[in-house]
Amino acid sequence: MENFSQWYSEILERAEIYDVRYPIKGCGVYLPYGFKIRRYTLDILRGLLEERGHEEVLFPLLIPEDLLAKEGEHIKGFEDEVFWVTHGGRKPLEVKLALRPTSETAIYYMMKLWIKVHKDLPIKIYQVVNTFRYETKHTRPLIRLREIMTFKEAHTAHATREDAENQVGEAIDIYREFFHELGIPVIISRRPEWDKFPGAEYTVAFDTVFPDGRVIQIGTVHNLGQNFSRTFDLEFETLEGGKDYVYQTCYGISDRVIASIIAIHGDERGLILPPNVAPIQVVIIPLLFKGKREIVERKAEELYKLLKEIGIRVEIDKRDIRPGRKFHHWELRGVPVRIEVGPKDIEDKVVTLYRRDTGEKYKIKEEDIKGEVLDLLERIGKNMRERAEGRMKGYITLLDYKEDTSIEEIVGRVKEILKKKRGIVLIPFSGKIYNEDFEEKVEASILGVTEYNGGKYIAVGRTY
Ligand code: A5A
Repeated sequence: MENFSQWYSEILERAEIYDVRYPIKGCGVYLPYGFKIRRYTLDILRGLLEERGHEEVLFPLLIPEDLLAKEGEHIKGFEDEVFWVTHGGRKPLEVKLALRPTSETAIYYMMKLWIKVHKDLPIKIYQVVNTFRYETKHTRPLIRLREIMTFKEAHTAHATREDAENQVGEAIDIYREFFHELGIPVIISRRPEWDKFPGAEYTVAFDTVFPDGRVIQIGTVHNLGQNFSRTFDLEFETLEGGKDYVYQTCYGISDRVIASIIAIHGDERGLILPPNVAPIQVVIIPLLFKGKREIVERKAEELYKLLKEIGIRVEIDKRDIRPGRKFHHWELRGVPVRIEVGPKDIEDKVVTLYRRDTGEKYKIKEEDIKGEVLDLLERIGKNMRERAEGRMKGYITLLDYKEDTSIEEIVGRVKEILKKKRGIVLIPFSGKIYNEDFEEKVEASILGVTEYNGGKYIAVGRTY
């Protein structure tokens, strides 16, 4: 892709996903088609969370200043990013109210009221809400927002450190599966101390690489230990009758996931949507020849009903425009499968299928339609995932060095790789380069420590 940034902006507009013209920086509007992609994506995530015992809740948007400021590290990390509500009408408020940048402080205040004894634990809740961050870096649609409109945050509380540690593992599994479902390849790494979530003991992050070679963090899992529970006095009576503070975790994803679906899979002709989040999975295009109109339309309806019956999101494009324009319209919008219905095929009792991911067109027996379409949607999802993984591999470079290689030389080589092909450089772990000084020298970010083919590596890349 020649110019990713331009391609991305154009696709949001032309495929009618998201309108950036709202008159506040970092805020935009989900259009109906984009909103549906968002909804199916969230459906997958809700399913994964609820399978593992998470329950959905909904907290207020406003957080009183004293509550937000309670945990020292947390407020230090966010104070420059908070939007404040200072007035009710014309009257100044006695206590300023923050628009939540994230909801730890709101949720943990309430957990205090809910937790008394070990029987009350664990608590595993999540919400999908909008959060606000006064981002000072360059904002980008769905990537760096000031109103993050799709903030899925999960919050858990446990009786032991071990339970919280296991919860981190479960959260990683959930996100791993979520991104697998979406065909988005990830690198999972433990963020360095200086880049962890404000108030966390440690942070595990999911990163992917966009077609411009830049790295983007698309999810994070935090072990909060007892940092918040001590401040919020989340004490409980243990099984043995003693007292302890709960151990907590939290994990979140955002609109960046939607941005990734678009960016990772799209091509020059537009979107390519994974079938499981495509608002329309199959579009039927009647090829209306003179005198054959009626039988074509009838066949289109018949196929529509058959596919609808087996739960496929299918539509017939009945507009009175040339088929070529319809093909283009649905390709741009990433519909995975197109069915063309014409008089010749009807006579031959066959159906013509076109798959968006490979551009392949082929005919099948009409009677096989149900099984074939179901199977094809599976194959498309799998192919998209494999293709994205292949591209990701191409973006990962292993850099080996000897004991006596100087830091300067490593820096030089990292910079060269990042200049030439960008992406992520993996360097065998060593304390001498695992520091902020090295980051500054290579003019990129240390994403963190990651496992790769059984080895321990430091991942480095230029981030969004
Ligand atoms: N409460 C925890 C879960 C939390 O807030 N973690 S976080 O700060 O790391 O945010 C979770 C995820 O939201 C990040 O991994 C990132 O993918 C996304 N995110 C953060 N800031 C964003 C922004 N300004 N615009 C869009 N997405 C953002």
